[in-house]
Amino acid sequence: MASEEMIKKAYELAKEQYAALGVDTEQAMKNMDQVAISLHCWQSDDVGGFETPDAELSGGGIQTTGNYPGKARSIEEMRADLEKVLSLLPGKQRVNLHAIYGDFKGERVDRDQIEVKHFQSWIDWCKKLGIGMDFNATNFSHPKADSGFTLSSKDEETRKFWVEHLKRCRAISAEAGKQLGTPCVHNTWIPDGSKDTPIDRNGHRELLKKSLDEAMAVDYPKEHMLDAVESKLFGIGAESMTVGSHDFYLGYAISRNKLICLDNGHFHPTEQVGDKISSCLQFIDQVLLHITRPVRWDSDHVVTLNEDVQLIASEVVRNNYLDRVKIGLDFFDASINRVGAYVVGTRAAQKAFLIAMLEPTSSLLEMEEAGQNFERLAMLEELKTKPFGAVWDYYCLQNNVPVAEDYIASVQAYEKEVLSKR
Ligand code: RNT
Ligand code: ZN
Repeated sequence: MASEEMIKKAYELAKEQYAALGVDTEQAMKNMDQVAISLHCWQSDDVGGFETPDAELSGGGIQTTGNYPGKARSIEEMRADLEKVLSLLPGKQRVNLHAIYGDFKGERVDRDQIEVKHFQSWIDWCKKLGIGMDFNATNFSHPKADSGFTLSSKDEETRKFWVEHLKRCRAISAEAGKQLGTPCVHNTWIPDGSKDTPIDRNGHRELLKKSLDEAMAVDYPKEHMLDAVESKLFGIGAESMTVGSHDFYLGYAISRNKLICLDNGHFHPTEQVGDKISSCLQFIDQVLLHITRPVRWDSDHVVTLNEDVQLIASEVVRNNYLDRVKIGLDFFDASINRVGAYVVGTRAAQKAFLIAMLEPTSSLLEMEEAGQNFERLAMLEELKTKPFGAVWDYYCLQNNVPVAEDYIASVQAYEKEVLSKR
C-alpha cells in the first residue's frame, strides 16, 4: 500500500511532466466530474432478475458463463453489492436497471403489468444515494420471447404484449427521471432475429418500426426521460438476420430524434465504436454507450483498459461530447467475484476517460494540420508511457476511495464477510 506522501510526491512529478506538454492535470481531474457511468445492475446476478418464479437468463444469444459463488439473490443483496461497488469508485455514478429487477415482493407480475410502484423503492434508494437511474425494457428471458421475435413478431398478441411492456417501461423511466431530477435513459434492445436465412427480413423490420412507433407515441419531457435504441450485428442463435440492425436503428434514431445505443460488442470485430461517435453525432443529438469487452464475439467480458475503450473515451473528450454521450456499461461475468468484476470494469472505463483528459489534443491537432504525421505518431506513442498512474492514484486519493490495487483487499473482505455467506 502506497503512503499518502508517496502518492502526492508521484503526483507532483506527474503534474510537471504533463504541464510540460501543456496539459493541466488539475483541470483533467475536475473534468472527470462530468463522467457519470451507469452501473448495470445485471452484473451482480448474471441477468437473472427478481421475477417469480426465479427467472433465468435466456434468449437472444446473450449468455453468462461461470458459477462463482455469491451472486445477489434479492433486491437487498443487489443494493448492498452496488453500494459496495460505488464506495470503491471515484466520482459519482448512476445505476442502470432492467425491468426484471422490480420490487415485486413475491408477487407474480408479468411484463405487461409492471408499474412505477414496482420500482419506487429503487427510485427512493437512488434518491438516498444522490444518484441517477437508467432503465431497460426486458424483451428476453420470457416465454413470449421464445419464438425469437418480440416487438417484430408476426403474432399480433405477442407483438402487442411487448409494445405494452415498452410503454410501461418508458412511463416508469419518465417518473424515475422526474423524481430524481436527472433524465432517465431508457434503452430498448430486443433479441429478435433468425438462426437461418429468412425470407421476410423486410416484414419483421416493418413490424419493429410499427411497434416502436406505437410504444413511443407518448412524448415525455427530455428532462425526465430519453429513449435509446440498441443495434446488434448478430447473437448466438440469430446468426443469419438480426431485425434491429445498426442500419435499422440509426435510421430510426435519426428520423424519430432518439438516441442510438452503441454497444462495442455489437459490431464486426474490426469495426470501432470510437469511430462511430462523431458520425452519429452529426445527425442525432445524443448517443448512449454500452462499454463492454467482446472477446471474439459479443461475450460481455469485464471491461479492461484496451485500445477500443480508449478510442471511445478519447473521441468523446476530444470533441467535447460529454454532454451528448451517456455512458453505460454492459458486461456480465459469472466466473469471478462479481463485485470485483464491477469495480475492475468501471475503473477501467474511468481510466480511459482520465487518460483522454490528459491528452495534449490541441498540439496533436496542430501537428496533424501541418502534415507532421511522424510527430503525431511519435507523440501518441510517448503519451502511452507518461505517468498516468500517478494522476489516477491521486484522483482516487482525493475522492477518498482506495488507491490503485488497494481495492482488491476491500473486495476480498466483502467476499469473506458477505458474498461467501450467500
Ligand atoms: C445484448 C445487449 C443488451 C443486454 C442488456 C442485458 O446483446 O447488449 O444491452 O446486454 O440489456
Ligand atoms: Zn448492450
